[in-house]
Formats: sequence, structure tokens, C-alpha cells
Amino acid sequence: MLFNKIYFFLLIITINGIHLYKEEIIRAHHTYDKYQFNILHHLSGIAPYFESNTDELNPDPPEGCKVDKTAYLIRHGSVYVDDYDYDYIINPFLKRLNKAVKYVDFSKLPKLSFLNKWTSPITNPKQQIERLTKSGIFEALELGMKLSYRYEKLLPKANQTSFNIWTSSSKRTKQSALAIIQGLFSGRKLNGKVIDIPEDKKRGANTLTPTKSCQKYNASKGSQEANIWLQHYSKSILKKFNSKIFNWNFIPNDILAMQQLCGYETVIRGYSPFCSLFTTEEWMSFEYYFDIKYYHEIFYGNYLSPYLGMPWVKATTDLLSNDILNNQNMYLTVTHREMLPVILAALGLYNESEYSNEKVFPLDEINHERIWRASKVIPFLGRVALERLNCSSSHSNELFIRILVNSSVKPIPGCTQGPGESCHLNQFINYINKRYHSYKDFTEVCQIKKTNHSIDHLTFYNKKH
Ligand SMILES: *[C@@H]1O[C@H](CO)[C@@H](O)[C@H](O)[C@H]1NC(C)=O
Ligand SMILES: *[C@@H]1O[C@H](CO)[C@@H](O)[C@H](O)[C@H]1NC(C)=O
Ligand SMILES: *[C@@H]1O[C@H](CO)[C@@H](O)[C@H](O)[C@H]1NC(C)=O
Ligand SMILES: *[C@@H]1O[C@H](CO)[C@@H](O)[C@H](O)[C@H]1NC(C)=O
Ligand SMILES: *[C@@H]1O[C@H](CO)[C@@H](O)[C@H](O)[C@H]1NC(C)=O
Ligand SMILES: CC(=O)N[C@H]1CO[C@H](CO)[C@@H](O)[C@@H]1O
Repeated sequence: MLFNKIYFFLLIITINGIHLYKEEIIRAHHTYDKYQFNILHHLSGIAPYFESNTDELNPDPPEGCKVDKTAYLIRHGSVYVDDYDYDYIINPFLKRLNKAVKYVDFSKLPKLSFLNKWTSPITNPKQQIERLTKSGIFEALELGMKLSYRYEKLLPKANQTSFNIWTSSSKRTKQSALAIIQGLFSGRKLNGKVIDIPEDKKRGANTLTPTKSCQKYNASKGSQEANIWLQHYSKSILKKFNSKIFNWNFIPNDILAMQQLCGYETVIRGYSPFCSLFTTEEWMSFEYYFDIKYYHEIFYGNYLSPYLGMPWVKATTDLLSNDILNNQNMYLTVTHREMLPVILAALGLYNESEYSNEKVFPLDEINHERIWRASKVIPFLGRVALERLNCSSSHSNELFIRILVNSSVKPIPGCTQGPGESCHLNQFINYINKRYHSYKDFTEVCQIKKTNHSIDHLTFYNKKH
């Protein structure tokens, strides 16, 4: 009997003993429950649109303020694949892979085993390269719908017929513009018009594709630096992969191709086995690759950038400060990724040199402190918006400007005295005029022969259509 009691007692101790420690304490490897890494937030220009809860300034209009005018510059929605990425990185990998699957056993490294059965999501390159995917159209529709809620008061009145939305003239930007306008007027009569701005080499500054009309712009800029980084970060991955797989040799560009395919396959099929192939630091290295590339090509690393963005910034500032120029209160404009960084440079945002003299993009390690992360600015449907706020205080109504980078407030350096860190309209105009003074010579730095005055400025918003 006594023996039984002791036994019972011991049993209870044993069972309770498990609860003496909280689970988290025992399992030290799992101490930080909240850590989450979303690969899709680090895919640079191949990221589907996302909005992170940034815990920062509130994007809603500040108390007592109403948005009474707004101008958006929007990148087109998700495409199947970019032509350069396909021709130079992905397709060479696919071609070799197609041959190799007959004699290479990728299951020697279990996480690569899917390669033996995997087929490309790009099934018809001729029809798909540079075209919107289903999710690209859906997201653009959704954006239009969201804008119609946010700016209900700025939509045209039922009897107003001339509501325009502007787009550069390629298929994917036009398709996006059409989908946005459908979302904007969902359920109502479609009374908007899509205005095509030709992606013409001869338009000078009067364009949505200044990288095409500026003869000094060189799309290869930054490739050399980015490639040095690729050679560096892919080394350890190649070692890991190549030591297990025989009759096949992964090269640095294969790593780039597979990481890009994670993005493209996701926007086409909704998922991709490539996304689980790499570690967090390998994804951050991939993200860094494009940050290097774009920094040197279309951001502060290129002296041309603020010149390329200035015509849009100037024209938009005029629209927001002068009510007579156009009878719209909402200006939506759709174009390509390059336009977003160049207008940020023209606006003077994200300029790391203002804060540090350090080299911003070392090529032998990731600069985790950097401000510029392309993933945050140029995902598909990424956008920059200027909002004009009419704020009433007890004795006056005043106008302010606020900038949103996709859905987050981006204060203007040195001009944050207004509500919600906004900038007084007059101060904003002064700020832009100063920058305009420094970066207005588009035709000169681009070495374009001036045929007439109309190629010096962006004027298409003011035209009657
Ligand atoms: C258009 O409709 C608004 C009310 O929705 C009205 O105030 C305005 O006078 C109308 N304009 C014309 C030209 O009919
Ligand atoms: C473009 O830039 C690349 C890389 O910096 C350079 O090799 C090439 O010569 C440049 N092309 C032109 C036309 O300047
Ligand atoms: C970026 O900041 C540096 C340092 O303040 C400045 O010299 C440079 O002109 C700025 N670049 C642009 C495009 O505003
Ligand atoms: C701001 O809006 C009020 C009405 O809501 C209007 O009376 C006022 O003129 C506007 N202020 C400016 C500066 O446009
Ligand atoms: C100005 O030059 C552009 C581009 O060459 C041309 O399309 C346009 O017709 C010219 N305008 C005038 C008024 O000559
Ligand atoms: C989808 C997207 O790009 N979201 C980003 C918008 O911009 C803010 C600020 O730059 C980022 O924090 C978001 O991740």
C-alpha cells in the first residue's frame, strides 16, 4: 500500500516535472517566436505588391485635413517575365536544365529534387514576355478600387466627361492603366480615358520614359558592380550545391536565375519551389544585388537620375499648386520601374550621402544599414504619390503637401512642420524650385539637340485631350 502511494507520488512529480519549465525556456532554439522572414518582401523588382504594417507615420490624412488633390506615379502590375531577365539569365538556365534532367539526378540534394520534374511557368515566351499576369490585372483592378475609396471626393462628378489617366505606351503599362480605371469606376459608368504617351526617343523631357529619350542614359550601368557581388555571394551556395550534384555545374548566373524564378513563378502560378531553396542571408544577398544595380543605374549612384525625374516632379508640383492648369483633382500615371527611383532622386528622398560619408554599397559585404532598398519602392505596382492637404485650424485653411511611397508616409527632409509631418505648400514649392534650378537641364545633360521648346518640359498633363 505504502509502496503504491510512493509510486503514485513519483508519477505525479514526473508528470508535473514537465511543466516546471515553460516550453520556450527548454527549447532555446525557439526563443524568438516572432521572427518571420517573408521572401516575397525581398525580391526587388520581381516582388508582387505588398503592404507591410510599418508601424510608422499614419498614412491616413492627419486630423482636420482633407486630401483635395493628388498625383500618383505607378509602376505596372506583375508581368510573366522581364525581357532582359528572360533572355540573359533565365532562359540560358532553362535551356541547360532541359537537357540535363535526362542524365542528372538532382535528388542527391533533396531540396533540389523537384528540378527533375519541374517545368517552366513561362510556357509561351512570345506571348508572355513583358505581359501582365492574371494576378497583375487583378492587383491593378484592386488598386483602382482602393483609390476610389481613399479619394471618393476626388473622383469626377457623374456629368464630368474628361477624366484622364496617363500611361506610357507599352502593353503592360496600358493594360495596367485600363484595369486601374475599371477598378476606380467599378459599378459605375466608365467615364475615364487612357492617354497614351509614346515611349518615343525624340520626346525629350515630355515623356514617361526618360530613360528612352535621354541619349546619355546607359542601362548597363551598375551591372559590373552587381556582378562582382553576385560572384561573391554565390560562392558558398555553389559549393553547397555542386558538391552533391554530379554531371552538372551550377554557375553564379544559375543562382540568380533560380532566385528570380521564385518571384516570377509566384506571380504566375501562385507559388514556387525555388522560394524554399535559399536561406535568409542568401535572399538578402539577392536583394542587395539589385539594390547595387539600381543604385548605380537609376538612383543616386548616377548623376543623371535627378535630371531624369525632375520634369515629372516639376509638372506635378505645378498641377498641385495651380488649380487652373487642369480640371482634375486626381492624376494617375502608369509607367515603368525606372521612373520611381529617378523621381525620388529629383525629390531628394533616400539620399544616404546626406547622413553618412561611408561607401553606401560595398561589394564584399551587405550594407545592412542602407536606406535604399529597391524591394520597398519598385515592386510590381509600386508607387509614389503626392497629396495636397487642405487643413483647417480655428482661424484658417491652409494647404500642405505630403509624399507617400506606396503606402507609407515619406517626410521631406527639412520640411515637416505641417500636420502629420507634411510640408507647407509654399515651402514645398520653394524646395522644388531650388532643386529644379540645379537639375532642370534635361536636354543638356542628355545631349539632345533642341529642336523646339516643347521637348524641355513635361507638358502633356496640361493638354486638352
Ligand atoms: C454637374 O453636377 C453637379 C452636381 O453633381 C452640379 O453641381 C453641376 O452644376 C453639374 N454641372 C454641369 C455642367 O451640369
Ligand atoms: C555603358 O556602360 C557600360 C558599363 O559601365 C560600359 O561598358 C559601356 O561602354 C557603356 N556604353 C556606352 C554606349 O557608353
Ligand atoms: C545627396 O546628398 C549629398 C550630400 O548632402 C549632396 O551632395 C548631393 O547633391 C545629393 N544628391 C542629390 C541628387 O540631391
Ligand atoms: C479648404 O477647404 C475649404 C472647405 O472645405 C475651402 O473653403 C477653402 O477654400 C479651402 N482652402 C484652400 C486654401 O483651398
Ligand atoms: C517639337 O519637336 C517635337 C519632337 O521633335 C515634335 O514632335 C513637335 O511637333 C515639335 N513641335 C513644334 C511646335 O514644332
Ligand atoms: C509594397 C511595398 O513596397 N511596401 C513598402 C512601401 O514602402 C514602405 C516604406 O518605404 C515599406 O516599408 C513597405 O514595405
